[in-house]
Order: sequence, then C-alpha cells, then structure tokens
Amino acid sequence: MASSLKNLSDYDPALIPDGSSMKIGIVVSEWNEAITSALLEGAMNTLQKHGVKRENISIRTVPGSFELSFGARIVAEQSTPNAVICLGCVIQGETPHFDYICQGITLGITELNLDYDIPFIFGVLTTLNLQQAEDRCGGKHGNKGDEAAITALKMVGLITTAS
Ligand code: DLZ
Repeated sequence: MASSLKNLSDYDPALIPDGSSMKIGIVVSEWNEAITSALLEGAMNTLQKHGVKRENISIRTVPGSFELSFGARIVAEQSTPNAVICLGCVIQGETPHFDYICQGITLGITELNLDYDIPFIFGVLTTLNLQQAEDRCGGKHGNKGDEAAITALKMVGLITTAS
C-alpha cells in the first residue's frame, strides 16, 4: 500500500505496547548517511517515547544496506534484544544494481525472521530518487524510522501477549 494512503507515523500512542522492559537492537547503514541518520533519530526518539531505556538500545552500523542482514544477525546474537530494527536507504541508479541489493536485503531480513525467535524489522527505504527518500525520513510522508520503531514495539508486544 502506498505510504501516502497509510502513514504509520500517525498512530494512536495508547495502542502501542510499553517498551520499558524491552531491549531493542538497531543496525543502520552508512550508505546515504544523511537519510539513514534521520531514520535512526526517528527510531530512537519513538522507542524512548514509548519507554525503552537508552541503555537498552544497542546500535551498530554497517557499510551499506546489503550488509544489514549480517549486521542484524550479529546484533541478535551479541546483544540478545527482543527485536532488531534494520535501517537503510537504497536509491535507484542507472543499473539493475538497485534491484539486486533490494532483493538481497528483503530475502536476508525475511530469513532472519524465520530463523530466529525475535522479529527483524524492515526499515529500509527503496526509492526512485533522493527526494522520495527525504520525504520519508522526516518529510511529507513522515519518518519511516518512527514507523519501524512502532512496528518493533508492536511485534514484541505480539510475542508477550500471545496465548
Ligand atoms: C553499491 C551500492 C549502491 C550502488 N547503492 C547503494 C544504495 O543506494 N544504498 C545502500 O544502502 N547501499 C548501496 N550500495 C552499497 C551496498 O549496499 C553494499 O554495501 C555493497 O554492494 C558492498 O556489499
């Protein structure tokens, strides 16, 4: 669904699980750093707004979005978090490289979700140009870092409330 139709940045805070007992890992790509640092800031602010303690958030960086899956696995194994948020930004260029990177990240994060007992959140922008990325890291389409944080809280809540 297009993000202009469903914008998770507008959410009801009362419906978000309390994060005060949660440990969250974040892995963030250095490629397109101006965008990914804004995603990281959004995710951090939102996690802390919902009770996650700063000392319970571990952040690791990787060179590019293709490395997010490996980085997320390392965070999962070394920091024992309740969820791992993957943040990156892939902007389409003139070659099919974009498609290969996006496919690799998607498959990698999907496999992590199936292989581990914690959720791995896909907070990766895949855009046609820089403007679309800027619109989604604090611009007119909200901040997908905030949305990734909300998704992490909801997924951890799903585990702890599942019967
Ligand atoms: C090589 C590359 C290119 C062309 N574009 C991006 C991009 O838009 N966003 C991103 O996060 N990473 C990009 N990379 C780097 C790859 O993700 C990866 O780091 C390298 O291919 C090395 O494995």
